[in-house]
Parts: sequence; structure tokens; C-alpha cells
Amino acid sequence: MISRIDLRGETLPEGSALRDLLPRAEFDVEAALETVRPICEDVRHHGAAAVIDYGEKFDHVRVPSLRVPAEAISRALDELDPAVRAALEESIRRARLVHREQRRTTHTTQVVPGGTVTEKWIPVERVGLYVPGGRAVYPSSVVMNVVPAQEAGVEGLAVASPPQKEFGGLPHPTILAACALLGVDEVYAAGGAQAVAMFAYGTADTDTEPGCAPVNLVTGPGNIYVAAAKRLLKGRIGIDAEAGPTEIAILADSTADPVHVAADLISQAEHDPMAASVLVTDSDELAAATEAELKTQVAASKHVEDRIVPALAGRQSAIVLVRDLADGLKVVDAYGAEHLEIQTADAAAVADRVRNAGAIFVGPWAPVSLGDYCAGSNHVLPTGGCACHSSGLSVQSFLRGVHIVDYTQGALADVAHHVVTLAEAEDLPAHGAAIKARFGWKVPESK
Ligand code: HSO
Ligand code: ZN
Repeated sequence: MISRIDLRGETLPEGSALRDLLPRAEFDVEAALETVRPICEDVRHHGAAAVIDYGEKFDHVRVPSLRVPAEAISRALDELDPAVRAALEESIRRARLVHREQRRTTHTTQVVPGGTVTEKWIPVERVGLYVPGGRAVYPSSVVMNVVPAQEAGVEGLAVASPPQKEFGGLPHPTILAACALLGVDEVYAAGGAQAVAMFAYGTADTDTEPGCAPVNLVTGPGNIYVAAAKRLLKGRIGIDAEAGPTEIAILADSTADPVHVAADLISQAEHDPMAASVLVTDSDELAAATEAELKTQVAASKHVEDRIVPALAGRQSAIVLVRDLADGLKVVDAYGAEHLEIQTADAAAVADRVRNAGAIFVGPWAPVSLGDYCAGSNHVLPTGGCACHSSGLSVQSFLRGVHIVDYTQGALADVAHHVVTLAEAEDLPAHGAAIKARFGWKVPESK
């Protein structure tokens, strides 16, 4: 069901040569660009009418209005299963604890007497959060996007999620209920590329409903068309990341419990046929026991044929055998997993040696599922190896650091000759002139 890659034979190659030996799915956003370009153009020119038409085409339901009425949002919360409500509340509470502490404070550096640079963190004014529908109805992702935005101090928060035919063209009720719990009241029944375009361009008011004001930043996961629309509109809007299929890598030794390892590999395979589950181990026994366990546990799972089996059997998943933990660490660093579990002896020390991962889960009692819902950590994480250069969603994603430069006349005079010299070296004499103009068109004497 899951293939093996044996890297025990020779010395491991470095960098991209090692990465090429490891399993990874194709996520060709480029190919989807041509599909989404006309959709985005249509929304740009025809606004809400185009968003509604595309909803009818792709989501098979014509919505009476794009903006979800306030009563529908509060009704969804009233009708929410109390156990789900309690679990979401706990998830929100823990996420708030962690994200509240992420906020950076304004800091002033005195560069020289009379010369300061202050870095001030200012929240993005208006954010659009995309929440997928269809196969993925994840109220937990509403939490993971909304909490950091709110903790950053974002004032304008709008959510878009595809209209669902079985709910009369409203987004899924658990998504609406999660919005209600988080205090988000601006929700649109819009999905796919058209929702991202709606956020980017905004829509005009109509006779029956207010339009959606354009946003500055769009975050949230989505399918390949959502990722393509984000790439196309990036620049006009900021984006978090182009989220690809979910990934779990587990670095484990002979002390790991194969029952846990198999369960965790299956847990993320359950998301998507393209999801990746990778076990990296130096133990033949663990590899064999995990394979046996996978067979038993998969047989007892839901979503088997449509997601779990294709994900585990796909070329993006594998058991990678390595000579020792040191090689295992090289492999997981080269892979840069969205989620990395460390199931080894002295797991905390091993985790400390990892460089590249979206989030690291230490030891037997911190499975990825915990992080997906209730650890307090964020589950919107870099996929496709992007963990080598990017972080997951955080309060920081919703803030901009602005430098405030404040120099006195004396402090400028002291450094003027350096500025003029550099301006001349770059053949930009007007830059130097802007300094000289302040000192009777002369370069002040350096001290
Ligand atoms: N594992 C997914 C998030 C998620 N899991 C939502 C369950 N619901 C990507 O980190
Ligand atoms: Zn998950």
C-alpha cells in the first residue's frame, strides 16, 4: 500500500539532490492560471453578478444574495451541536493564548544621539479569509485564520466560503457557526477563484445588497484554482501562501509505537488523495510493523477508497529507510514537511536539531491531529517544501512593520558626507543634493 525508499546503501547526497530522491506530489499551480484568468477578469468587470454566475456553474446553486444574512449566521450557531460548540470554544481559547503572545511590540533603536529608527507594527486594514467547502468543511480552519487576524488587531474581516446546494445556497452551517463564535459577521457565499477575485477587486452595491469592499490581504487554504487566483492577483492583494495538499512526515526509531505511527500517517492521508504521508526511520522492524498496522487500520477507516488508499499508495507517500537518526534528520530537513512528528528516544533533543518543518510535534503525546484542532498552535502551515523558507500563519502574517525614521539636524549633519558619497557612487547626484540643500548646498564637515 505504501512504497519504500531505501537510502541505506550509500552516503546521502546533499541539498536538492537529496530532495530529488524524496517523494513529493506535483501541485502545478501554473497550469491552472489560464483557467482562472478569465474568471478573475469577469469578476473585475461584472462584480457580484459574475460571482453569482460562477457559483451557479461550479457549486451548482444560484445564491439569492452573496452576503450571508445575519439571521442565517446566528441560526447556524443556535443549531450547532453543543459538543462541537464546546470543542470549537476550547480550540479558540487555546489558539488565542498562543497567538496573543506572538504580537511584536513597537521598538525604538537609538542609532546615534539624535537619530532613531522606530519599528511600529500596524495591522492590515482589511482581510479576506477563504474557507473551502465541498470535500473540506473545516470550521477549525476558520479558527486558525480568524484568531491570528483578530489578535493582530485587523479591523475589517470578511469570510468567503462556497455556497452549498443542500443548504439553500448558504455556506456550510458549521462554517457559519464558527464565524458566529468568533464574532465575524461579514460572510459571503462565494467560492473558488471568483471568491478571491471578489476580495481583490471588491464588488459594487446592488439594489438588494451592499457590495464587498476590496481587501488588502487574502488568507486561507483552497484548491488549485484558489491557489492560482491568489498567484494571479498577488500584488494587488497580499496572500498568505499557495497551500498545497497536506503532508505529514514522521521521524521515528525503534522506540516508536507502530500503532501510533500508522494512525498518524492515515490521519493526514484522510484529507485528500494527493495528501502525503512519509515515515523516515532507521528501524527495519518499525517499518515492517507500520506496514502491517497500516493494513489493519486502513481497513477500519472511513474515506478509504477515495482518499486514504490513493494518498498512501501515491508517489507522494513512502517509508524512507535511513542508516541512522543523523541521516534521518538530513532527510526530514531536505523534505521540509508541513507537519513533522518526532517519535524517537529523547524526542525533544532530536526536535531541537530540525531546521525545516512547518510545525514539529514532539514525542508520543503530540500527534498532528492535536495541532489540527486544539494544541493552540496554528494549522495553516507551509506545504510542498516551502517550510524551508516560510512560516505558518501567525499574528505576524497580519501585521506590517513600518520604520519611522527621526533624525535631528545635528545627527543628519554627522552622517551627511557618507550619504553624499554613496549617492555619487551610485550616480544618483540628486540624492546627495537632497542632503546638501539642507546645509546651504554644501556637505557639512564630518566630525
Ligand atoms: N491538517 C490540515 C488542517 C486540518 N485538519 C483541518 C483537520 N482539519 C492542514 O494542516
Ligand atoms: Zn488535518
